[in-house]
Amino acid sequence: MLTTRFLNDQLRETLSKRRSENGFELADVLRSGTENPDSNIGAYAGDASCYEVFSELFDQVIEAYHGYTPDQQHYEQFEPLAADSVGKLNLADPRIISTRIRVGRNIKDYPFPPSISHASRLTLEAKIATILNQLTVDQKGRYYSLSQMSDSEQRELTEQHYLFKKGDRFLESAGVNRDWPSGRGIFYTAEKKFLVWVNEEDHLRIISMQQGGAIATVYERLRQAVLTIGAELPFARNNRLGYLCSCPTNLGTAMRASVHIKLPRLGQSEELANICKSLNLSVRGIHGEHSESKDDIWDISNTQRLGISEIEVIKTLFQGVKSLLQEEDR
Ligand code: ADP
Ligand code: CIR
Repeated sequence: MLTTRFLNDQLRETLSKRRSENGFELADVLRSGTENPDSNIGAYAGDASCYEVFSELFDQVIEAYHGYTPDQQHYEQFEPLAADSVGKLNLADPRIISTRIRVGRNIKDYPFPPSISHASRLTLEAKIATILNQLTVDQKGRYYSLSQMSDSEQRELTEQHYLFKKGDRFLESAGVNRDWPSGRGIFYTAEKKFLVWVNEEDHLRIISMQQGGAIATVYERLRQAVLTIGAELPFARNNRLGYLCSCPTNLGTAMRASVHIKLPRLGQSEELANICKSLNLSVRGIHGEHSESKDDIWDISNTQRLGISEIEVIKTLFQGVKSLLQEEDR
């Protein structure tokens, strides 16, 4: 676990005297890792100020995960793709089942899900739902509060990879499941290619997805959606760490670009994890983080999100997927 690697007695003592703007203490930051010793990281931020208040810890975790040092500046390049790279980035291999790109966003001045109060979460949900329900044309859809959805509706959407489930034990310990399911929900368009999760691990997870390997198409849809939503809501961000998220692995672009890909041969061996690591990619199971693979299908995505631009994120995925498919054939 990265937190225990970096937290010596002296640093623990120094940081335990501090409080974030919303009253988050070191013990709160560390709770998920303390209660789940098999955590990879083990820390969550309760609000934007945590990354400054506990910077001596977070900066080391961030450097180990993203390879990003405290003197670096994050740069944003969430721009349209050059016309000549669009066709190239749309992969057509039948082994690529689907493509999904999401960004996490939190709303400026609101505590993050690990520490937001029930009342503020409800206020935020109403504010976000109003904005989402007013979107038009390609972004036209409807917001559904979890409290108003039946269990079977929720289960069906989750099985189809559209909806989040109640947070696992890592998120439970982080405080993200408090008052579940109140104040959470999902927005989606008729085709379910543009979706927004509200008040899951971050206030917003803005998602673009579709069947097949059209990475460029999925990216451009997401870009437009983030622009539209960003014009209505101020996001928590700073120049050094980019967009600020509950989990330090999501800082920066807060972008996870993934494919569901069928790898019957590579998936049988330990090699898949090693090859992905060398390509700066992460491997997850078919139902996301901390889930298993099924029918040889894996979720492959960029590991680094900070100190890399949005365009570089999707190029990392594109190059990585091509290399994986070559390796599978070999
Ligand atoms: P996040 O993407 O927010 O980090 P998860 O890893 O929990 O969260 O994944 C969320 C959901 O998205 C899961 O149901 C997962 O199966 C689905 N998902 C992720 N990538 C893809 C993809 N390329 N195609 C279809 N569904 C996907
Ligand atoms: C952990 O520390 O393992 C969990 N809190 C999840 C961290 C983010 N995900 C990841 O590294 N794959």
